[in-house]
Amino acid sequence: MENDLLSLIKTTLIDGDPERTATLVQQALSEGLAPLAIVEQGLVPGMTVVGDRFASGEYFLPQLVIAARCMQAAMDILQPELLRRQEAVARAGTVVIGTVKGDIHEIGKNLVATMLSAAGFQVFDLGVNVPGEQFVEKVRETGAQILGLSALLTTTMTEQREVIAALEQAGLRDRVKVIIGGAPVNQRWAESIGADGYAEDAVGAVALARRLLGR
Ligand code: B12
Repeated sequence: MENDLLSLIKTTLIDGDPERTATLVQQALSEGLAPLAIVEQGLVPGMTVVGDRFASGEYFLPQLVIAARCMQAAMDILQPELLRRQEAVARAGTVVIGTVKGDIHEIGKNLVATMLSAAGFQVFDLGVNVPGEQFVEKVRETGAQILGLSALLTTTMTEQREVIAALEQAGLRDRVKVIIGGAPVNQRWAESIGADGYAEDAVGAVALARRLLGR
């Protein structure tokens, strides 16, 4: 039964029906499904299908836009739930996060920010299309121990390297751990640009942040 609901949610992203996504997500919550399971087993698989169809030329930009709206409608409902389950822990640390310059993909970055908040991190989310200098400034201002850089395009992932260079220039590189993520990046890329870590998803990002801070 539960799985039926999750696959219905997945289908609403593929069909592009934000209202139905919202209704079904609400229903899933009231049936006791965990918010994170709804994201990982319903919404993200739907988004993956949409992305694949876009890549193969079966879908065009409008379908991508409307799938993003489905995701947004779902996250409006799920985010407060994810935060409410916040583990009652002492401040885990401070994180600055954003999507790099030239890139406006925010869904995954928002999810990572939400999960880090839920795990007790204080999170400063700079949004999308964030210039390197702005990351540097915020790290300086907040004294953050972690900087998270999201990039979803092969053309913008190189910006992650630029931000690390900007941190070095500003003399801040040793004070902050840089973690990266986004569909086109991987562990090898992280190592090649001198990042401190890579995580595949939001749960992994929390584990990574904790590990880097020795928690
Ligand atoms: C939704 C979407 C959009 C939406 C974004 C809406 C929004 N408000 O965010 C819109 C329609 C705006 C869009 C636009 C474009 N898109 Co687009 N988009 C997607 C799509 C379908 C899904 C992305 C998504 O939200 N996934 C769901 C989330 C939950 O997953 P995620 O982002 O990967 O994040 C997870 C992990 O990566 C990780 N993570 C993410 N960030 C971080 C950060 C840190 C620090 C860590 C540790 C982890 C981490 O954790 C997250 C949670 O689990 C992808 C396809 C795909 N499979 O990725 C294409 C995709 C990324 N887009 C693509 C393209 C080409 C574009 C456009 C250029 C299209 C165009 N012709 O205009 C524009 C670019 C605009 C720009 N300058 O940024 C291509 C990129 C190809 C490439 N090789 O670069 C993709 C891969 C589609 C495809 N298969 O061709 N897109």
